[in-house]
Amino acid sequence: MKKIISITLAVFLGIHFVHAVEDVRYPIIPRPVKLIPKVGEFVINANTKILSDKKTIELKKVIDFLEEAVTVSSHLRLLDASSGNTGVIVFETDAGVENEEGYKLSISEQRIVVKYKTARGAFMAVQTLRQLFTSNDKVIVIPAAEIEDYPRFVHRGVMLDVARHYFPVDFIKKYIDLLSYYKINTFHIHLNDDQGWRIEIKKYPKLQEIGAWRKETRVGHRNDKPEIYDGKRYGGYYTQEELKDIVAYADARFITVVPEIDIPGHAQALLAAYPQLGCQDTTYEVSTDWGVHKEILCPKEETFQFLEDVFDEVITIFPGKYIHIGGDEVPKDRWKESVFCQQLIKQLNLKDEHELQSYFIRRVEKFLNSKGKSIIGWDEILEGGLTHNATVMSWRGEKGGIAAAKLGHNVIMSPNTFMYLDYYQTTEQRRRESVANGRALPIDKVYSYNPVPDSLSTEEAKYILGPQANLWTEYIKTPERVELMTFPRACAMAEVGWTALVRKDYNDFLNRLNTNVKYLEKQKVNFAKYNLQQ
Ligand code: TNX
Repeated sequence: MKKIISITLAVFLGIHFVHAVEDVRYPIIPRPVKLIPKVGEFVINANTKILSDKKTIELKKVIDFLEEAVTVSSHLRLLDASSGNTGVIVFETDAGVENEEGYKLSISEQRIVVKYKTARGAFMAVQTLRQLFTSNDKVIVIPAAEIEDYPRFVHRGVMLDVARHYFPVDFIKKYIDLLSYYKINTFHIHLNDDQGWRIEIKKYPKLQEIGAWRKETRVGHRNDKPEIYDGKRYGGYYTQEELKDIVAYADARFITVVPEIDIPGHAQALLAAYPQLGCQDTTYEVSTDWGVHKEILCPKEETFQFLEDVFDEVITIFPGKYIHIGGDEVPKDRWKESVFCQQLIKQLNLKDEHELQSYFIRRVEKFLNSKGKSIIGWDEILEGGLTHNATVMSWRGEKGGIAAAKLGHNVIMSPNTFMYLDYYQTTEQRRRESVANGRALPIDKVYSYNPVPDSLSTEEAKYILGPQANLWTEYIKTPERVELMTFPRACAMAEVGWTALVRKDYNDFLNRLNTNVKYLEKQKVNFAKYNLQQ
């Protein structure tokens, strides 16, 4: 009996010990699939060399990134080598690694070996290594371990709304850098809305000359009566060169940038520039208020021609497979009032305005498909029927995502109930602060999310590409506030998207986070301290 108790105790303490070791020595977020702690450490010093079996451009990106990270942390320069057994960081392809983003990492006192299938996986290994760095001016110390790792989902995204408020290019780069630190692989940039158009389109310069500027901005709490406006002209846009620079910066971090041009709703800024694309014979101004707006695009041939020209320019900037075409919150008032729309509905033999919306989306989708692109749309694109290759981004809870997966559509899960970073972080913050959206969405709730709903069969679940957290910026004006609302909740989202369910454990996550945020401190990130040890 005594023996059984002591064995049980030893096993318990053993597990506990391994856990504690993992938290402090290996504060990796998202948590790897398998990590075996080892005694000892690898030390990067002035003699450390890099060795790689392939000299592809993609792998060179990974090695450049590692070299830069080492120099930034310690002023050291890694040397290139063609052979060597000790004091080396070795990159080698390995048939045993199956996942494109997977890797195996063997860290011993003599060497580090990174095994990978594609350069993406090698990059993920480098991000893991960086999270293990303890450095000073002369050396970087990395604790020994055997790690095997790959993501649960192919899509792990964050969306930033740059339409309601504009954020400078340098900040967008810092943001992308932070996302990639947590192995997030998609940056979705919401480029237009009722309150602003933010992407330079050369063929239609009024978009940036008129659509990018609003005369003032609604401030204060959304329930304030009377409404308060700040009386200050506000705006800005990204030139195509700047956006290409952002895409290249993201690409060096294996992040795909998904541009969103939100149509046919959320179009008031577009209409302010080109009022002829609306259904009414009127003019518009770029909106100064938040909420859902009635001013939407009219499904005229002229509108489709305009959009094709716009997307022709968009796709020269963003080389990724996906273009997000929005599709959310499209009030049908203007289409109901329009003689043209009613005739079109009859002529096309459509049932109603919902089917007209789906006609609108399909036309744009067909065009983009002809250019080799696939579309993503908010879950409203399901209303009125979908073509087969659209990906649905489920935001009004999970309903849309579940319906889409059952219909055989790819789905990205970003339900507002778990993934909306514009919501308050605690009920206390909600009480104390006057301006944020929605209810409280604390980090433990973000962490608890499972992107695969129980109601899906194993077959249907295959359509779930992964989770995404969204940051809408009606009430977020500054980079500091973007950081506060994003971190560390995006770290929780990253673990939701990467870590196998059996390896998820909230307390363990929090313990790792407490050490991991030292990096955020070093980067001067204004992350939220709720739930962290002070
Ligand atoms: C809904 S999510 C919207 C946005 C708002 C957000 C505020 C979605 C597709 N549309 O336009 O900014 O709520 O939480």
